[in-house]
Amino acid sequence: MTPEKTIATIEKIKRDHPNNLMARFFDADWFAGLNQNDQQRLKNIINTGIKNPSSQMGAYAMQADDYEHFSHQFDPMIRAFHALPDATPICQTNDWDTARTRCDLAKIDPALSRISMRVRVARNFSIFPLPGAMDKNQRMELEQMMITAFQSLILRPGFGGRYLSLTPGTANTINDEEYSRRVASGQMFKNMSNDRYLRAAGISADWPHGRGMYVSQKEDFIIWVGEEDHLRIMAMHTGSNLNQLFERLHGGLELISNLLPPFAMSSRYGTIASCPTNLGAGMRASLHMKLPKLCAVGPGLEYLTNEAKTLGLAVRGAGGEHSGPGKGGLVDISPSARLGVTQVQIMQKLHDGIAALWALEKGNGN
Ligand code: DAR
Repeated sequence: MTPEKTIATIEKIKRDHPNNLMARFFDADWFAGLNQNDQQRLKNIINTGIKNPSSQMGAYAMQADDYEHFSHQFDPMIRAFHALPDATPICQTNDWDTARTRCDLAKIDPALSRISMRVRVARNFSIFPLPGAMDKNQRMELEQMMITAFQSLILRPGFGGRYLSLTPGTANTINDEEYSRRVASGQMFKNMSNDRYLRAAGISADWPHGRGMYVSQKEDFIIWVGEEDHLRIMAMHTGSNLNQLFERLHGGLELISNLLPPFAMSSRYGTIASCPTNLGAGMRASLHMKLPKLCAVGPGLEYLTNEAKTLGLAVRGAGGEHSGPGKGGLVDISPSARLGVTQVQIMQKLHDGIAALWALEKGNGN
């Protein structure tokens, strides 16, 4: 596609899909002034948003320095998604001292005592390209590096477990039945080659080689290898205590980090992730709860999504991104902003947002 055709295509997406942040903030004159190499580099980054005009973000970074190199394109998108006013410098600070505030959902309502909750962080290594630009050998090298690290993690009290590879023909390869069961339970990631956004970004290339998951014996600590980021490190449990969940993740993250090469980090953008939505803390803290009344208002999840947005929360169906509400109005709720907010603030925002949504659902939020 010539630069002129690229510009015309994106200008049309800008008109037809105002929520596509890549198109909304695409600067045609700036793009025309880039050298050929940079034009091609940027086209690889935004191909997902060109091929999928309905994208929310419409871009995935290919190299850790893409964000700085193309800040003219990325910064306005990042500000819009993470609700960072123009006057606020883009800057990430981290604070895991969650003990300062108690966030127990059961104190909001005993009916919220057994909630399925998960918190995960994205991490990528400086020594590899980001997943969209990796070749098959690099994907296999990444997996082998992680298998070596897991041999140490397995020996750590409370984090013992096993690695399940998706790479065909290895000693750890998971069988189809277990793969399907773990995908259905949300522990394992779905076949990425079915995701048109990831496919257009090259992130699902070479599927399923170099992919897999580490799972602890209690199945409350999991590390995905080779999904949308090099690693997705997560803790999950069913209960009401958000502090306990965050402390579990932080403990595991500290442990595994000491067994690995440095992660790609930026003073401005924090954790470097494939998707700009996952910069900063790189953290998605989510829980599943039933909101049948709020789901019943208006088409799909529109009403609930708009109410949640005012609370700084995002809504997904219980089946993950782009899915509808599950049985009994089961939905996935998580704070949207991940950059310019600390880990403690994300936990507090989830807790406070759930309290407000629950009040709306019970009708005493009027
Ligand atoms: N399809 C992408 C998703 C953005 C947020 N979700 C991620 N990164 N899994 C879009 O731009 O809509």
